[in-house]
Amino acid sequence: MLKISAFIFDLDGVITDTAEYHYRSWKRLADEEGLPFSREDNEALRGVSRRESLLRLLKGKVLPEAQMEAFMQRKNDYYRAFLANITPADLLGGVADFLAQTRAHGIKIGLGSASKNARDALNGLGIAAQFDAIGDGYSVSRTKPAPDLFVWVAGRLNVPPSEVVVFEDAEAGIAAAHECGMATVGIGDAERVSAADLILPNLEGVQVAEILSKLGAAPH
Ligand code: B16
Ligand code: MG
Repeated sequence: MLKISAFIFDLDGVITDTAEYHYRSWKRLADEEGLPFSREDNEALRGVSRRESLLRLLKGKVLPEAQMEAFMQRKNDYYRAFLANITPADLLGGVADFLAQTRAHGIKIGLGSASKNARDALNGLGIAAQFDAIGDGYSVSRTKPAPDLFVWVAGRLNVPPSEVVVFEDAEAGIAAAHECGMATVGIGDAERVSAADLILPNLEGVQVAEILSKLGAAPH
C-alpha cells in the first residue's frame, strides 16, 4: 500500500489567489506599453515563472535583455504593492483547517512555488511557520514542468518522492510531480488539472483521511 509522509503545496491557486494580483500587475505593464493582454491570456501564465510569463505576454516579440529585465522589475514592483496588503483573510477557503489536519496526522508540510515572492506571501498570510520546507523561485533553476523544485523540497523534508502528494492548480505542476513519481491532487479547473490522480475544486471541507483513502494510501 502507498505510504505518504509529506504534502507539498503550490502557492498561487492552491493556498491563495495571487493570480488576480499577477494579472493586474501584468495588465498595468501591458497597458503602459501598448501590448494586448487579456484575462484569458493571463490563464496561460498560471504557475509559469516571471520570465516565461513575460515571453508569453510578448507573443513572440523580441526585446533586448535590459528591457526584459526592466519590464520584469516593473511588473514585480506592481505585484509587491499588492502583496504588501495580503493578510490571513486572503487564504483560500479550507486551507487553514487542512494544514492543521495535515500537521495533526503527522504528515510533513512543504511549499513548492515558482514565485520569488513566496516567502513574503506566506508571511502575509500568517502561515510561514507551518511549513517544514519552503521551495520558491530561488530554489532551483529549471522550472515546472521540470520536477526539480518538488524533488528539492522533498529532499529538504527528508522524504522520498514516492511518499509525497503534491497539491497543484497548474498543468505544468501536475506534470512536474508525476515526472518524479509523486501523487497529485489537482485543485480548481478540472480541465486544467485533468492529469491529476484526484481532482478537487478547492480545499474547503476536505479531510486529509479522505485524500489518503482516495489515493489508495495507508491511513496516518
Ligand atoms: P514571481 P505558483 C506562480 O506561483 C504564479 O502562478 C505565476 O503567475 C507567477 O508568474 C510565478 O509564480 C512567479 O512569480 O514573479 O512572484 O516570482 O503557482 O508557482 O505558486
Ligand atoms: Mg499555482
